[in-house]
Amino acid sequence: MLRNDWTLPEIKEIYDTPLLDLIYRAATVHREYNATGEVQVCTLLSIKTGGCPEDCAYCPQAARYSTGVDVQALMKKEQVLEYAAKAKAAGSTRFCMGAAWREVRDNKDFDRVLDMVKGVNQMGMEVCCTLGMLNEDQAKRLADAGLYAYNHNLDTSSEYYSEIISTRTYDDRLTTLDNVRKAGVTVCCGGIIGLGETHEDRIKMLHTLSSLPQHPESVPINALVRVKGTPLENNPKVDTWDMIRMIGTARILMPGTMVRLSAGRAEMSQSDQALCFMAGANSIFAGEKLLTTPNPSFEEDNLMFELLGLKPRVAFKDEKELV
Ligand code: SAM
Ligand code: DTB
Ligand code: SF4
Repeated sequence: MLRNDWTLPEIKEIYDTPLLDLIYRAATVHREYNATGEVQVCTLLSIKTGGCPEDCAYCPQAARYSTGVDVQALMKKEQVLEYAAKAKAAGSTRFCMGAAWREVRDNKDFDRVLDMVKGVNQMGMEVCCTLGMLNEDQAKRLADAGLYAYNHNLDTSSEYYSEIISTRTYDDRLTTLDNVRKAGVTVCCGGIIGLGETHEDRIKMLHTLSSLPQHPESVPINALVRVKGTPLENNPKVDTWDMIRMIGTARILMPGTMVRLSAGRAEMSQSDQALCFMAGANSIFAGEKLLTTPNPSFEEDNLMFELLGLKPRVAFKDEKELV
């Protein structure tokens, strides 16, 4: 049974379980709820890069940090559809378009994004966008264009949030998530570890995620990619065991959710990643770039899938099962 009433002490107890017991428990829950040989393969494309007015301390795309990311205006629809076709041919079933915006504005650029959503949806892929804050009407328009999922991360605990971002609040994030839900679009919402947060902050973030009225359909767990020029460039590298612990805890709290092993794979070995899949991760971003930073190539991932006996999950799977 899915629970939305996990308490902080309960979550702490799960999070603090000795690692191998945690992996075993998470793997058991995973087997009860999901086809464990399947991993969803998503491809990301940055459709508008850099020059962002926000001050997220981790982000290479914030205009105020000198990170060497070239600012690029919104891509043309045709170009985006070409990338989507390539991603589909390489085995991706979800295509996620990211824009370095603080929020969506009702202008020509948004109309173009709506056209991109229509185009990718017609190709038979799950379409996801991450465009910053949305109001109710904008969420509705995206839904009408065929948007399947909206990514909007909480990143960390509400307590630690203001240490990382000062240009918006945690409540702003929650309002957008609510607007997405109301529009009937599935929610993709997770966080980043390695920002300097405590274990308590991680537990609190997992508490917020698992206490939402409905669990997000997907929860990306990102390891901080330390980008030169950002305030967090000298943070210590995230320990893979911490990724495994986060993934395992998320899996136990939200058994039916897709838990995505997101940023950070470029620095992980195949065995590190295998442990993450064992602990319940069942989604990845594929393709040699995330938004602006490196990620393993399709070829490397194909080899890993072969080695581990994993299969890519088909698009719109749960909907198909209902037919
Ligand atoms: N601007 C929109 C927003 O912030 O919602 C969408 C794009 S933003 C780049 C999407 C997410 O990428 C952020 O919420 C954050 O979780 C993640 N992200 C950005 N930079 C990262 C980094 N250096 N390491 C790990 N994750 C990162
Ligand atoms: C998410 O949780 N991780 C992705 C996606 N959602 C948009 C982004 C990771 C970005 C890593 C830094 C970069 O490549 O710019
Ligand atoms: Fe802008 Fe999103 Fe990066 Fe924050 S995470 S600086 S909002 S692109």
